[in-house]
Amino acid sequence: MNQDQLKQAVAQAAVDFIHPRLDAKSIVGVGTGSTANCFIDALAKIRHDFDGAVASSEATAARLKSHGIPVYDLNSVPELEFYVDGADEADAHLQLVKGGGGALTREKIVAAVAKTFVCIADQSKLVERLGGYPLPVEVLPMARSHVARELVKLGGDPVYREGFVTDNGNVILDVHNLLVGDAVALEQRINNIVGVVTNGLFAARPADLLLLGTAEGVRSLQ
Ligand code: ABF
Repeated sequence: MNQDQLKQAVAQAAVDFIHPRLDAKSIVGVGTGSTANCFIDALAKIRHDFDGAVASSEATAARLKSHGIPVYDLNSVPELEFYVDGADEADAHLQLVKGGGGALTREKIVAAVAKTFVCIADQSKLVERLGGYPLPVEVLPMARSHVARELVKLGGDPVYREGFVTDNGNVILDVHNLLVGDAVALEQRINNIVGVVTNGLFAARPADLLLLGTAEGVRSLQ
């Protein structure tokens, strides 16, 4: 199976996992990226079995609406049973690096609200140790240089994501060569840098279930 087929397999597995647990009032939290797009396309097939969705990006909102799935403001939703999203890296503890698609802040917000965070990824995303993928950090524009200097002090090599503005009007630094030891501590340390909005470590709130697409089929890791 090629990578697209693996993404489609895990997307369908996520729909199969949540479907029996949905009712007519259910709102589903939906992530961003190519794997999340496969999930949206699969979710559309059961759109009459739940109420609607909360999107983690404008791009995801548009794709949901194109399928006729109502999109709700998170503030109008009392609770979310599920959040389904991809990742750039995942480790055995289901701690993640996310944000390659630039939607990390809204992704982290929706994940925080959801009772169950289902991560969907192809086998290439499972790593022994996080940090091989440059860690995205969303930053208030005026603080970009200050945050970059502080990230260098942490041992990273921050690179400004030229020409990219997040849905929230901020910019992104992609931090290369950052060794992730204690992911929870590093997530908090980066969050404490003045000017940082969010960083792509999902460690304090890891995924609850990882559906991993492999050549042998979809593996469930918890
Ligand atoms: C999104 O999923 C981002 O946080 C992450 O970068 C992306 C992975 O994208 P893809 O599924 O296209 O590999 O949630």
